[in-house]
Amino acid sequence: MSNMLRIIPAEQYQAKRSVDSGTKEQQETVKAILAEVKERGDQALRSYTEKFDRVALADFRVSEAEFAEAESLVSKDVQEALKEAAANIRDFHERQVRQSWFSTKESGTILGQIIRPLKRVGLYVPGGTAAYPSSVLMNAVPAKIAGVSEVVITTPPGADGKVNPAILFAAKIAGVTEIYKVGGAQAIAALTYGTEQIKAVDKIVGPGNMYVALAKREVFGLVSIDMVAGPSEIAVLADDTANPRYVAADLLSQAEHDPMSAAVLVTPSTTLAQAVAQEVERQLADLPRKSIAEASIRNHGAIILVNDLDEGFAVINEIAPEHLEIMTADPFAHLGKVENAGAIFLGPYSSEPVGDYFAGSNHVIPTNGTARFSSPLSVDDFIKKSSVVSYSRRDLEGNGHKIVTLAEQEGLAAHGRAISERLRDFTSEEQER
Ligand code: HSO
Ligand code: ZN
Repeated sequence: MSNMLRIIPAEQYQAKRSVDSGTKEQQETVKAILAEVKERGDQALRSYTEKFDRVALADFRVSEAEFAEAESLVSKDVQEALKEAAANIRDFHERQVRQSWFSTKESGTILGQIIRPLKRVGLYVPGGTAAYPSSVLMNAVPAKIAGVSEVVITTPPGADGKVNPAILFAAKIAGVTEIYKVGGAQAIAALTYGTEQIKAVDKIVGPGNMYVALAKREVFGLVSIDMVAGPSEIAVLADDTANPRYVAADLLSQAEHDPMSAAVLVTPSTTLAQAVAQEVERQLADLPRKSIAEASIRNHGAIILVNDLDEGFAVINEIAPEHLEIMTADPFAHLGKVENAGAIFLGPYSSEPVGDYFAGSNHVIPTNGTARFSSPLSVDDFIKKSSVVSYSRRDLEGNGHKIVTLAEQEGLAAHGRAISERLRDFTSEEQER
């Protein structure tokens, strides 16, 4: 039988890693949009919004009346679930808050590190079917906890000039009330350069289409950006104690995000492999986003057969998945073997969507193997540090000559002199005594 979800031995699996830099044409378009908005401000935003979103707007900012209307359009169930999710996200992220510190030495020197929030952050929220209120919470809540005083959102308006009401509701419970109806590369330009109506920010976060991703990369350096996230992925490591229905359902949960999403099962059990392959096909049949999920499963899905769980973890660490589920007899026993994974879900009830929506952990997680060197979005992404040095006379007297030595070695005489000017005073004072 040939499976839609291929079953292959570990040796045959090659994780595909690629960064999509768009076409030449897309890159040119983005550069032109950035230049136009920088030059012509709101006027340029208006004409791009007419062209791409098919709506003519005089004011971009969402009004209080629009917030009120949005609230009436979101069902009570959704409102309650979003509020509870926000509370869980707050709880999880409050633990990430770092303290400034000072250390005092006996010599009188004080060294320290001050933690400060970024002042103004822009959150891009995509339009259409990828407008996820859950992502608004995942980005805005940690920013607020970090102490960012101005969190603003830009999002493309619909052809009726309105913003998805659930997005507005999520923004409100996260404490974000400054929202602009601008999308695409023009929104990234506005956040970077500022326009008459939109003040420039210090950092831009949030997912977007290719134009948004290219624009973010282009303005990096003028502002900070978060990671440029690729399509969602999931890897499941399971033994024959796992329920194939659960494994298949969880693979499909990420496959439905994008035709480029990867969903992979790693297992030593051929019985489980066969059962999951069949379950995936059965469950796919009536999925509303079947065509997306099927493309993902066919082109980027795999069941990788390994000899034992240890080999399984080696494969997982190679993949460095965004999400890893461990469904084995004793999942906690293996936790220490995971070196590379953005978020780890243990046991049969920690289905990945629990993390996407509700547990409180962040769902903005490194994709495409970048969990090798980066981390889920956190409070750390919204702070900066300043080092503090208060050097004592005693330490400068004792160590000054070493600093002069290092400066001279680098051929930087003025550096050396900044120190020796002071050392000279110390010696002459000594002689006066
Ligand atoms: N799994 C996605 C996040 C998401 N899922 C939003 C549902 N809504 C990226 O980790
Ligand atoms: Zn998801």
